[in-house]
Amino acid sequence: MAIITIETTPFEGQKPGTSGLRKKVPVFQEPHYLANFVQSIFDALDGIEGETLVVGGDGRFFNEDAIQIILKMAAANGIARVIVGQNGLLSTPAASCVIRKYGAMGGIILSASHNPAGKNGDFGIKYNARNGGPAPESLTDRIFENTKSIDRYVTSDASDASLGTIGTQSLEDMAIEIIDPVTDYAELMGSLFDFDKIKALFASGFIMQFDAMHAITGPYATAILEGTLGAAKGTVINATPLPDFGGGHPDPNPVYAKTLFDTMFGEDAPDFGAASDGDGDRNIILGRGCYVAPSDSLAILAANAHLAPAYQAGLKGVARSMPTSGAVDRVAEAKGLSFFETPTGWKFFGNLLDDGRISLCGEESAGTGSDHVREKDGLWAVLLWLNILAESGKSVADILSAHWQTYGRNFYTRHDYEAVDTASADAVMDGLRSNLNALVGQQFGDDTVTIAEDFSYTDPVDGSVTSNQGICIVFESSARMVVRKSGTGTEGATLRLYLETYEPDASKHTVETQDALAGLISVAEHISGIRARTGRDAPSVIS
Ligand code: G16
Repeated sequence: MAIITIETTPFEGQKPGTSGLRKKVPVFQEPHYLANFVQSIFDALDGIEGETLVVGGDGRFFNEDAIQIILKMAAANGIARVIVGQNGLLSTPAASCVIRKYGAMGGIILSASHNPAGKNGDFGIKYNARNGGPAPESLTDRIFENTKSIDRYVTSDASDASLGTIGTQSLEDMAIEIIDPVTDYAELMGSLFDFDKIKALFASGFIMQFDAMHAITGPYATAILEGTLGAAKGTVINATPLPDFGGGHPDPNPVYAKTLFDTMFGEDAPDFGAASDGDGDRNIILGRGCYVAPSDSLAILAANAHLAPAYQAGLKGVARSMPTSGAVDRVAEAKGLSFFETPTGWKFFGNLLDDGRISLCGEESAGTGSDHVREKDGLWAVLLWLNILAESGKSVADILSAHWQTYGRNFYTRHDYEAVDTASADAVMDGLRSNLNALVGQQFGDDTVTIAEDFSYTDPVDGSVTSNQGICIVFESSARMVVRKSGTGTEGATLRLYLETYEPDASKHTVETQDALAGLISVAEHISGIRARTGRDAPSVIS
């Protein structure tokens, strides 16, 4: 066994996006491609010698190959110990939990989240810091700079580690500890929620269906829901993680989680339905015959979190990403909680959580989380919902309509135009940007634009400024449209159009969402010119 230095040259485009570097599998399989990025991470960190690193992924195609490359490079770079989930598996929130619990310097998480997997699917890699959260922009910028000038990396010629065997092995001078991927996470969940109450709920005949979409949450959900909490066998469907997610698209939304939606809106529907995504950090919530939009779910969790032991004393504050609906703002106002609006990307919540300014946060993209880890956490959200249902004795539909009655309803939808030509997407964004000043004061139908801006965020903890985070246009009625380019796609560009209106009148709360927003949708199309510029006549996904 020897440490060897390999000469290399930079690859273009290794810039981390909203959540790490995501590309097609064949790109990651090119010789040196992954190694260049991993060395660029190590070179961007100070004093890694003697430190502990956590490594794991969502089990998608290329996961184990990538882990073998990373382990050899970690040993060659002087890391003392690497903790790896058995068979290379760790959900994103579990990785965050393990980093924090074992005091690791950080972790490398292998996932492209909800993006499809397989031989020609997507792969991704991201670095999480000592707090267990996604690397801040300052670090991802340093990593990207390194990728542009890299000329060598170091590795070991040792043979592959055995990822299937729990216990400790060594590679050069480095210890590799293979751990059960579920144990630490399950223990943390048990410390946050009233498991006895939830057990009693299941024992009373409460029926749930959880769709793991053949992705990483299967083993976690099976162990906790069916194992510890006594939900009926078969509660978790599509529970075995597969390298290609069974050919599916583990993005829990009405389009890709259609089977679950059909079940929950069908005859004899279960009491509660939920699904998670590729790496286990997203969630959707359904009740019998009803769907809770992620922005509403965030608001409902903020309003009811005190029903779970971990949040009994009340929340420190709440935050949401800019495109997320303002439903949670109303809860914050009513309860006198601090409130923050951040750019899209979980990394922006990190400082607020570390500094104790917030204890709950979330995004329209089906992500909710709290200060228990530094990632959004799909199963955590499902368990918090279960705790609220168990404690309140109400159904999901009752909780949803009572919430709207108290706070009013923020009708909300997101229209995605996926894989559009990048130049056309840029033309949409540039067109909007150049027109911002002119829009203010313009009337559309019976509404008038009051604010038109390109969202910019100043982090209240470290003062860093992040600009150009999406075009936000607000109307007099408080209706709002937001347009931004996704930072997680791997094909062309994805444009996201977010639309929101507010309805205080309870007699109008049951109107169908797309109908309630129809007027705004056509105004937004007119202002943005998305369809004309991209040649698309409809969004690819409406959620
Ligand atoms: C990531 C980020 C989220 C973000 C989402 C969508 O989630 O962690 O903060 O909301 O992408 O981002 P975009 O709109 O740029 O595609 P995940 O679950 O993909 O890691």
